[in-house]
Amino acid sequence: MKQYLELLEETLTTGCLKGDRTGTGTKSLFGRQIRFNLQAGLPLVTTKRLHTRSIIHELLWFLKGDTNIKYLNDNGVSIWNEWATETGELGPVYGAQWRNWKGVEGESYDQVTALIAGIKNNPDSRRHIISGWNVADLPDETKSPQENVANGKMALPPCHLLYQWYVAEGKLSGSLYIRSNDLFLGNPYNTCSLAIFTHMIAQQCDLDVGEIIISIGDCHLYSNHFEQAKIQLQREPKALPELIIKRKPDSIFDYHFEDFEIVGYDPHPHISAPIAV
Ligand code: THF
Repeated sequence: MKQYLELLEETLTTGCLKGDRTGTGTKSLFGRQIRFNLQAGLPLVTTKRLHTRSIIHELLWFLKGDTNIKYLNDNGVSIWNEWATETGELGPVYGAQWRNWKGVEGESYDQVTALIAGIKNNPDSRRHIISGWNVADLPDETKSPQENVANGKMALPPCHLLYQWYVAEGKLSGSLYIRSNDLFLGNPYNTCSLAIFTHMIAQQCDLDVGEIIISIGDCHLYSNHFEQAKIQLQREPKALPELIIKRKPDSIFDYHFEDFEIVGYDPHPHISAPIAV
């Protein structure tokens, strides 16, 4: 995870002081990219412990097309609670756009089903894309997340908004554009999530895994994460763990939490940090 730590250090030492929507304040850089070879292991931060169960459940929740936090909370995951309504709704966020993008006539587009079919049938295609940026469903920035959900809009516009996969020499690589990335809390989740998703798609399409590439727009460290970032930078990274998927489910929608095993994850202790809402 050298690339991640270098980006953390660069942001901490050279980032511009910049205000933000949450009022917390950040150090920020614009336009950065990090990449990981999935053959070298699962790119999971080792300089602090990550809650991999939150990451796996969040990904399975996206794939279900679910946008209510009930499934997450039932599984002990609370990372989306801050933005939900009293009934747990987040509006048409990730899962809704991935599985049920609404066309002008009310028709539904399942981008995940189309993605798998596309990779299987036409691996060389340059259109293996999932987009979360549905302009018609974006929230009104002058309203609260809950008010936006009540109006049928997203609670928050997607941060990880454009995915693309690429097949060459029997290997599947994944790329993700993140418009706004919380380097301390969000980035390690997003990287690990893309890696696991790419492993699942590769398994379904009988491919090996290649690389993942994360491209970031506003790359920032919140002011109340500076001390935590410094602690992490003093730690020596450890060997990357390995992802084992214990069976091959019938489809991309049939994976269960228990199908995933992460072996050899021996990180430094967890470092807690407040989430900016
Ligand atoms: N808002 C902000 N400010 N940062 C984000 O990374 C972010 N997201 C999602 C939506 N809004 C965001 C939510 N994702 C944690 C991690 C990811 C989140 C939200 C919260 C978090 O607090 N992680 C703790 C452990 C909490 C747990 O797993 O129970 C950690 O220490 O990693 C970016 O997609």
